[in-house]
Amino acid sequence: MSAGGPEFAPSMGGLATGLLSLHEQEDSLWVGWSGIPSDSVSTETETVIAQRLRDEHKSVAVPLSSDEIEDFYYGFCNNIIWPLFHYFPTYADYETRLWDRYRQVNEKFARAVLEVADDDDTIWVHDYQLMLLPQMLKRELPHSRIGFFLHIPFPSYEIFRLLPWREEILAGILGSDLVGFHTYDYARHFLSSVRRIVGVEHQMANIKHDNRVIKVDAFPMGIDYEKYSTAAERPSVQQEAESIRSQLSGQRIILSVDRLDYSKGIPMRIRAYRRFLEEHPEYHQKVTLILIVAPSRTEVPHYKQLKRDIEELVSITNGSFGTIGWTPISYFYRPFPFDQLTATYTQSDVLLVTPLRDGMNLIAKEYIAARRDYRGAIVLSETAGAARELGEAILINPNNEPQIAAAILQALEMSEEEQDENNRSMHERLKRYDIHYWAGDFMDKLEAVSRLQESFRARTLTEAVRSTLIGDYRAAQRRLIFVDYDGTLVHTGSKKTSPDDAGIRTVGLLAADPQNEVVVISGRPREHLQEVFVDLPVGIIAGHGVWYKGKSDQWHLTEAVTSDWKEIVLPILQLYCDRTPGTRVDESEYSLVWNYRKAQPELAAIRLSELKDAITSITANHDLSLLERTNVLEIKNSTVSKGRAAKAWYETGEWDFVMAIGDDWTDEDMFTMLRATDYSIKVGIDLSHARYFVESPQAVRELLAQIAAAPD
Ligand code: GDG
Repeated sequence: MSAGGPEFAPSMGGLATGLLSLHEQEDSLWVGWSGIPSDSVSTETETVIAQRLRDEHKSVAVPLSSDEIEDFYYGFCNNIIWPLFHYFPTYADYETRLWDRYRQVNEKFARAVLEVADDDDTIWVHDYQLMLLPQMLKRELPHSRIGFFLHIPFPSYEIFRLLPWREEILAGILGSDLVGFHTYDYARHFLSSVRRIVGVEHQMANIKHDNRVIKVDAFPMGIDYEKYSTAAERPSVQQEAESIRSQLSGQRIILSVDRLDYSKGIPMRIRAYRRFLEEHPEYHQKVTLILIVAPSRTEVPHYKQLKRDIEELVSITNGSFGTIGWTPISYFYRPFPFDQLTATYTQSDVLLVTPLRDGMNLIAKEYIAARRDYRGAIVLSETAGAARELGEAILINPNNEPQIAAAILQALEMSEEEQDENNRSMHERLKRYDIHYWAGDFMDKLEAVSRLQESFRARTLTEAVRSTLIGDYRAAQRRLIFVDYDGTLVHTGSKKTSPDDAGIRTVGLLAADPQNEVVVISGRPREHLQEVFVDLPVGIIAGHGVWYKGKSDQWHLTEAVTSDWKEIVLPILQLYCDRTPGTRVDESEYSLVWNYRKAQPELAAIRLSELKDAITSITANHDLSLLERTNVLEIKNSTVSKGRAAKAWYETGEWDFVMAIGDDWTDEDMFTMLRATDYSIKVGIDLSHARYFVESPQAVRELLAQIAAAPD
C-alpha cells in the first residue's frame, strides 16, 4: 500500500511468470488471493482492490484473512504438502486443524469461482494449494472442463501414503477431467497412488472414475522464450551487463538463483563450491559465485533456520578463502529486478542448479534462453523436472558434494565448441515448447478429453435406447448375439467361473430360445470355455478365433494356423519370466501368453515394452500378431481375429437382429464388421467403434437378463 492507495505488482515465481502471457492473450479471468490479508485493510479498501483487480487486471480476488494465510498457506500448504511432496516427510506437521482450514479455503475458492463460471466454461486449477477444488467445482458444474496442473513433484506412493488425508486429496484432484504434471515420473506416481489408494486402475493413463474418463499426462512447462532470448538486446540489460563485467573484471562467474527453500539444496551447493576452491587453488581470485536468494515463506521456522545456515556457510567460505581484493561468494538476500537478473544470466559462465527436488525449475531454462551467444554451461540436478528435457546439461546427484565440485570444474573448463553444441540443441527445444505451446497443449488436451466424454455420454445405453433394443429383439425372428467372455460376462481374469454363475445362466436362458443363436467369443482356450458352458446350447469361438464350435457340434480349426514359430518365441518369453518376478507363460495350442497380472506393475510396464520390441524384431518373418489385454500379452498367428471369426459366423445365415458385446480392443474387429443398424456395445469407457457403452460386466448381465425376460 502507498499513500496514493493500493499498488498492483505481478507476483514472482514460476507459475505467475508462466501464466501471465496466456492471461494477457485469452478471454480469461484469474481467480486468486490478492496478496493482502483481508483483515489488514478497511472494508472500503478491500472493495476498491477487488474492483480494480476486476476492471484492470481481469482478476477476481478471494479474500483471505491473516489466520487463513497462517493456517492454510503457511500451515497446510507449506508445512505439510510442500515438504512431503519434496521428500522431506520429517518436516511435515500433520495437524487436523490445518486440514480443516485447507478444506474451508478450498471451499471459499469454489464459491468465488462459482460466482463467475458457467457450466460450459473451461477452468484451469493450479497447484497444491487447491487440490480439493476440482471435485468441489465438478459437483456444481458437471459439464465444465476442469484441468488441474501440479507444479511441484507428485511423490512416490510410499511417501504420499503418509498423508493422513490422502483419500480426500486424490478424490479432490479426480474431480478434474485432465490432470497434468511436469514429468511422466510424477504422473506415474499419481497413477500408482490412485490405483493403490482409490483402487482404480488406469488404461494408458486414462482413469475411469465416477462415470468419466480422467486423463493424466505430462506437460513439461516451458518459458516465455521470446522474452528471455531477446532480453540481451535491451539497452537496460546491456547496461547492467556492462556494470557486472566491470565490477568483476577478470573473474569467471558462477551463478546460483533460487527462492529461499530447503528443497533447493543451497547449503550443499555452497559446500561443493568450497570443496572446489579447496581442490583447485588455481581458481582462487579467478572465480566468483553470485548467490541470489529471493526471500520466501519467511514465517515458516524451517526457512528461518535455512537462512541462518546459508549465511553461516557464506561467511565461512568467504572468511577462509577471501582476500582483500576477492570475495569468493557475492551473496544477495533479495530478489533481482528482471533486467539485472537477465544481465547476470548473460554474464555467467556457469549456472549451478542443484535442487534436492524441484517440480521443474525454470531458472535453468531461462538461463539457456538468455544466452543467445550459446555460451555457458549448466550444472543441473537429476532430481529437477528440467533434467528430463535439458539432457545436455552436466547432470549431478544433489547430495554428492565431490561430484558437484567436479562438475563445477568440468563446466568452467568446457570448450566453446561443446558449449555451443549443447546450448543450440537445448535452445531449439525451449523455442518449440515454450510457455504458449505449453498452455495451448494443455488446453487442447483438455478439450479433447471433454469431447471424448461427450461422445460417451451421447452413446450411453440409456433407458430409451434399451427399450428400442428390446423392441427390435422382440420383433425379430432370427437373432444372432455375440458375447465376449472376460471383462464382459465375467470380470477380467476371473479364475474359474461356475456354470451356475448368474451371467452364464442368463446366457443359457437366451440360448435356449430357438430363435436365438448365441455365440460366446473369447481369447480363452477352448477347454476352459467348454467347461464353463458345458451343457448350454451356445456357439463358442475360442482362442480369438482359432477354434469354433456350433451349439451341438465338434470343435473346428478356423484357419490354416501354424505353431512352428513357438519354438522361437517361447525361450524369449521364458527369459522375460526369469527377469520379471510374478510373471508366467501360458501355452495354448496356437498361441503363447505372457501373463504379468502378479508382477510389480511399473516393472511389468517396462518389461512389456521391451518384450514387444524383442518379439517384433525376431519374428518379423512369421505372420504373428501381438494382442495386449489387461495384464497379458498374447502372441498368435495374425490371420486369426475375433472379427474374422465373427464375420464367418455372421455369413452362415440371414439375421434380423444382431448384437455384439465386448470390452477390449480385440472386440473392435467384431464391432467394425457389423452393419450400421446392428447393436454393438462396449463395456467400459474407452475409444471404441461400438454404437453404445455400458459400464461393467454387471450392467451386461442386467441387460441380457432384461432381454431374456422380454415377452415374445
Ligand atoms: C514452482 C515449482 C516449477 C527467481 N528469483 C528471482 C526471479 N525469479 C523467478 C525466475 C523464475 C521463477 O522466479 C522461479 O521459478 P522456479 O521454477 O525455479 O520455481 P518456483 O517458484 O519454486 O515454482 C518449480 C515452477 O513452479 C513452475 O511450474 O518449475 O519446480 O517449485 O521465473 O525467473 N525473478 C526475478 N528476480 C529474482 O531474484 N526478477
